[in-house]
Amino acid sequence: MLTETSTFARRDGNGAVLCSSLCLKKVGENREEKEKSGAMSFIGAASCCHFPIISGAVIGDANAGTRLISPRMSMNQNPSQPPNPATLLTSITKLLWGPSLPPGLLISTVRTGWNSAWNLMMAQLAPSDPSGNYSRPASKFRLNSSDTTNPQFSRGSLHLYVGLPCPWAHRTLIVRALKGLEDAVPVSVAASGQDGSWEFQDRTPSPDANLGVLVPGKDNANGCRTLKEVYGRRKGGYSGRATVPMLWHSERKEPVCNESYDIIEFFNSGMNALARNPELDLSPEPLKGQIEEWNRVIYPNINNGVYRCGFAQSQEAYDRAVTSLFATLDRVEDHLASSRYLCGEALTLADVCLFTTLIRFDPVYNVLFKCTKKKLVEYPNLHGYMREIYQMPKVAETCNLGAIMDGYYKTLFPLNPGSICPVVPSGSEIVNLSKPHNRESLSAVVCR
Ligand SMILES: N[C@@H](CCC(=O)N[C@@H](CS)C(=O)NCC(=O)O)C(=O)O
Repeated sequence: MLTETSTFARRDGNGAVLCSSLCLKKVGENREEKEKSGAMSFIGAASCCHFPIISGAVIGDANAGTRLISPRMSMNQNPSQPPNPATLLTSITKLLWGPSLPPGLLISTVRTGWNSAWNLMMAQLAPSDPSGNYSRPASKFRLNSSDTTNPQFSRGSLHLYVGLPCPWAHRTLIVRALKGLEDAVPVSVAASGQDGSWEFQDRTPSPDANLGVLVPGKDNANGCRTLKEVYGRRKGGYSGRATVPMLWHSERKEPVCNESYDIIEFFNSGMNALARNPELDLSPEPLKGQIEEWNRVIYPNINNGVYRCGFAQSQEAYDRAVTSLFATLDRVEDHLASSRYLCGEALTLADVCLFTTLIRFDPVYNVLFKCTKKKLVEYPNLHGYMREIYQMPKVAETCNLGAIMDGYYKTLFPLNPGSICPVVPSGSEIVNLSKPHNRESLSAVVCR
């Protein structure tokens, strides 16, 4: 019996081509031995332009002796386990081309395949306008102004669904915490699954196990496995995007709203009868105009601006997005040099919306979305402002940096196919969020 492992493609005496990853085994006439070798169990025929390769099959002239070829890197060492797709692909690639595929051909083949797959995924997951600018799909379930001013929801009738990586869902968690609505509006925290959809765990870990920081858990309202299932329980079903945040009506069994800004306005002013801090107003009448103005600047250029950088599908679209992102950050940095918050002395909904993008900036957007001109830590006023909000009671518990990084790097597949989580830039580590912010001094100056 001859067993050979070869690192180069070669031809055997009968003209069969044996490739690098193949193991040639000369088995005698003994039928029993052939069967024991499992030769017939893996049969896959493949061909490339120059030569036919039969992998793991019996080849050659039956009268002249039989050769068995099986991949050296077995796809299925343990028959009870499914083949690992990466190993399978490597084996097929080696069978087809061996190490002799010219690098230029390899690169252009993979580039064409990858670009086509990427364009297909991006067209469906991150729709863009004809110039390649990312355009965020509109939310389907909206609250109107009469919902936000006329509370019509009793305690226990509403349930909030969130995912921790999501900056839009994060807004709702912060306002819920600041207003003291945790008992009035219970929450279920989903995690992003490998296919990019939101899914629940089998149990909800105790908050103490994570120093009070929110972690993914089970669906406490409907007992579903996925958020899609929850949306689907609506009368008439649902086939659209199952996004977070989503406010669910437990009695009517339907989504009330899946637009974050509507939800935070509603939590701020529509649920005071059930809030522990009804006196806190994050959108006071005299500041409404300023809040709206800041939102008009911050939403397209910063909140959605980072996504416009990351999901840009042309160089021009990226250039536009990154230029307006950093011009706006520069402008806000200047403003915060003399103003404690965006609208002066009081924290407002506009600050909450800015905060959830800032806290993700250095760990995620800077690297993954190519927001690389500067790191947030290089903006002293913005960084101090972010630290102050992070240090407000109950805000840190809504910020799970590990879940944020996992969510973006491990499941935003089209942007990070390798799922490698990078190290955060020096100075942006979580411990630095607790450093003194010294923002009180700005109030002192104004008050004097
Ligand atoms: N405009 C919405 C955006 C919500 C949104 O895009 N959520 C993302 C997570 S960051 C999501 O759930 N995506 C899942 C999907 O599109 O299937 C809001 O502000 O609430």
